[in-house]
Amino acid sequence: MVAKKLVASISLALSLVGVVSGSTVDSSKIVTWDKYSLKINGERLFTFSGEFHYYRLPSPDLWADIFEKFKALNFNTASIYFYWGYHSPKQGVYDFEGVRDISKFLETAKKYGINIISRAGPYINAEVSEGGFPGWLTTINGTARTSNPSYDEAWKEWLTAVDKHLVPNQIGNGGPIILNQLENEYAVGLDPSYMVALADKYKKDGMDVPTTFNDPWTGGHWATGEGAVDIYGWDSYPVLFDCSHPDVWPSNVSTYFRDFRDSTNPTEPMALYEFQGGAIDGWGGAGFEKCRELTNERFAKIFYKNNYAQGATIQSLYMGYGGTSWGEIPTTAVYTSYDYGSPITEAGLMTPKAYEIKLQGAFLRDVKPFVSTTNTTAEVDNDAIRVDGIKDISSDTTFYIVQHAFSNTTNVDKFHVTVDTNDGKFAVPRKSGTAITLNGRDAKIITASYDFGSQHLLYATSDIFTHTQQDARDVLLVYAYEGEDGEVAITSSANKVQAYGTSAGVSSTLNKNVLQINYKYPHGSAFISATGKNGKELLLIVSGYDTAVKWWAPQTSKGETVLISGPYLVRSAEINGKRLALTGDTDATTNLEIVVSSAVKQVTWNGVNVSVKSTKYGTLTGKVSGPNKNIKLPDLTKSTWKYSPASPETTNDFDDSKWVAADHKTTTNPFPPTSLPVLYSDDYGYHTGSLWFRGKFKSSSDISGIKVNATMGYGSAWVAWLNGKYLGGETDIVKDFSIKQSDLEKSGDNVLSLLMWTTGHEEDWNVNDQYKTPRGFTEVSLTGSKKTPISWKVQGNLGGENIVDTVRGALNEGGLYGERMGWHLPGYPDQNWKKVSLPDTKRSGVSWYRTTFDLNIPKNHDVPLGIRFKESSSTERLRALLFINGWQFGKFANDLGPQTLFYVPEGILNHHGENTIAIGVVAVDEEVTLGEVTIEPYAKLLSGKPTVGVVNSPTYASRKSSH
Ligand code: IPT
Repeated sequence: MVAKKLVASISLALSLVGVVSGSTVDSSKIVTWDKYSLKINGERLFTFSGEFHYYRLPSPDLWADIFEKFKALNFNTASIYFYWGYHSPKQGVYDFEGVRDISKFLETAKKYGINIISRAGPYINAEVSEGGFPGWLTTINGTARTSNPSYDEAWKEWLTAVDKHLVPNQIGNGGPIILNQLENEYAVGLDPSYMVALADKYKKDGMDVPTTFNDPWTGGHWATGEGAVDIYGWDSYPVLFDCSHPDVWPSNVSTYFRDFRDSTNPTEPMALYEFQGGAIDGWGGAGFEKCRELTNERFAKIFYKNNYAQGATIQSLYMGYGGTSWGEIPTTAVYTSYDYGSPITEAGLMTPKAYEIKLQGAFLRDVKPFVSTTNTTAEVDNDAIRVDGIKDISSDTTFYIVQHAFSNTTNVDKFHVTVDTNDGKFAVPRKSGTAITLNGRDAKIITASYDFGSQHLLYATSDIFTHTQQDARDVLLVYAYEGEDGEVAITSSANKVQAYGTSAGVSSTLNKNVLQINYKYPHGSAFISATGKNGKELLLIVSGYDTAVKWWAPQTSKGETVLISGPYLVRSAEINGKRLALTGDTDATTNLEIVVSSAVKQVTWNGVNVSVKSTKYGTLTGKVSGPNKNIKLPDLTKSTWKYSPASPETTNDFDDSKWVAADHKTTTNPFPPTSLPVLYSDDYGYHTGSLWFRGKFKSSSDISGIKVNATMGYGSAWVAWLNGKYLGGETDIVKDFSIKQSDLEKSGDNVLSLLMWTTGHEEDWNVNDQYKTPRGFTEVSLTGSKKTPISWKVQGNLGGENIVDTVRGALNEGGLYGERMGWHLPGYPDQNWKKVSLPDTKRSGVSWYRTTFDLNIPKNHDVPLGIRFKESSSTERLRALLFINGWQFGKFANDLGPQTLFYVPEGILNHHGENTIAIGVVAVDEEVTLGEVTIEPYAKLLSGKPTVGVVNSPTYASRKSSH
């Protein structure tokens, strides 16, 4: 251990001075593979992974919380996109500090035993602005994701920077990284020399774990030939993304991959680098709770088990934890929340799908023969059922995966499956009048001929959660929906069966050394003590599904499995002599039942003693407390808010002399403007958030209107003023304003002020530079015979590419007056602002609101919080930005929705002190009202989560001194 640490720190030191030379131990010798699975140090691994983006959780201490939850759900791996634009405000400038500290992130993964599939792009897609490219890349002259020289120079710079953190964290250096993905879904506009250059660059920098590629479909891209990776795989989202109809699945969505793999990359494990874990939702969408319904726990049963049936042994769920696309992270079509309907919610909470994943994950972890199988014949006596047989290559163990032939049916079907056992081949269940049931959308894995501990299982007609050996006895836990028949047969010489716990109608028969146990799945758990092989006891636990989901199977650092029933979450278990120390979370007072070695006499829960009793059948029971549900939260509807108008840019005497002149006559942008000068913000170094353009022109008697053609993403809006007077606000691109001569200045300049509230840039899925789609205007012209010229100034975020707030980074702010002046920051002196309460009265232009509030969340509680906008008017359109302690945590569009509740992670929010909230509101219509704003808890849990420190959040004072 010490040696490993030393090795890791030496290589870290080397990497810091830029001498990166691969792993101390060549990672490609540690991570190997064959057609069945990945192997780590020669040991097969079912790679059970979830996607997690550090940049969607900018509270580094919470990374530990999520990784610990991954572990609790029995994920052993996380797939991570590294996001170029998150680290680089300007060409040549890279930042890996604070919330961007990916070394800390990777070390945290390692601490919780989570392997990493590294995906540093350069392109990532991921619903982030520009698909992960930095803002400055929009102005390169050349197509991205090709061998174009300017793009080549740019991405090499990124890999040089990020590889310094990735290389020392490879498995050969004692780190968690086991695989390295090249590019992302690169399946159109293919340029093999670009793929080869990527592989070469990674290698040169010292990345020596096997390379991977995620094909967007079974297209065979980069599986063979020039640019091929080591372990090819693909993505699949079988129920797609229509969250507004969560019950509707394609009629037969079963995707049968085995033949494709066998013909495309027959020597590599079947890898699903992105398999649907939830769904995208965008502006005006159905909301993520609906996406979670579309991809619910029954979806997880059917589709994940279907993957296993096809032989997949690398499966990464996109997303495992979605998080928050805070600030300017989201690409144009999506809003702030990136909950994704994933197993762990945006606020870090458990869901039915998380529990289902935990059940599957324990099976994949503990039933080893499942990781190395070939297909075998299988029979079922009902045509409505599909059965896939898979057999271990090195034992007799066979698995039968059953699902409905039509995945979307909600029929109840009963049937028998023929299993191959060492007692012969026969249909199970054997007890007459009983059957295996698929009750609507469901799938099961039936195991046959399986040696575990001292036992031999002939078959079990329902799913195995886990098994373990404690003292002299074996424990096996199986589950199915309540009321369904269960039959388990083991090798035994005695019919000694004793049932405890919830009654399950247990019966048993012994026939030629086969002990057959029958029961019905109870509402609860039945504990069945049976005499198994060689007279050794088997404790068979049979749980109805609703109880099964509350079983946890953590492993101690010495590799012992402990079974705990009851809690909302069990994070960890350690055994020290007589004492079992558990950590976890409860949502109410909870009865525990613990299955552990008889040596354990004492139990602690989050460090507090639990008084436990032993049961007749050798388990421990006890009770742990729930949270305090009367936690007081501040009532922001009673707060005094400070208000300031915030669009002085609309007035003619506003001083824009320090603004950048928008005077370019040419652009490298592939989408050229129709009028000049070029009014594309990116061309002037402004890549994020709101933009101002001020145009000046002389009056002329022929002017009768202004023609405006905007270029912006979905969800954006723009507002126009002429000489301080509101002309109109638009969410469409094209508008012709008519102008009366009386609107124009008699002498001096007319000023046309245009404010654009933007959403992020497009992605680049099609390799056609779509990400460069400009933000600004393709045309602004005066209608009239003389073609009066307009001279322009442009303004965006303070400093442009030379960002001022290096702590919060390039994606926190845009160019609203309040953002440029630091009104979003804690400590801004707003004493002289007007006092108001919300809902406010009608306001026009841009308005800013600020207040502070204290939080005092009691010790050991996890109370994730969000800020809710309550609309007081639905007809007037507004766009708002929400800042908490200076961090932008919400983009609110009242006419689009669907998001009104904005999660703000602890760390960004100080749960034990003062917080500053600031809201910038753009009136798209002439006058708008900001409604009530409230603080809401997502849950109240008594929690054993790691301590969360407050994230460094510089105040207004530090911003001033940085000028
Ligand atoms: C897949 C992308 O690889 C991933 O980055 C993300 O955008 C995901 O889609 C959708 O959330 S592309 C897949 C739909 C073929």
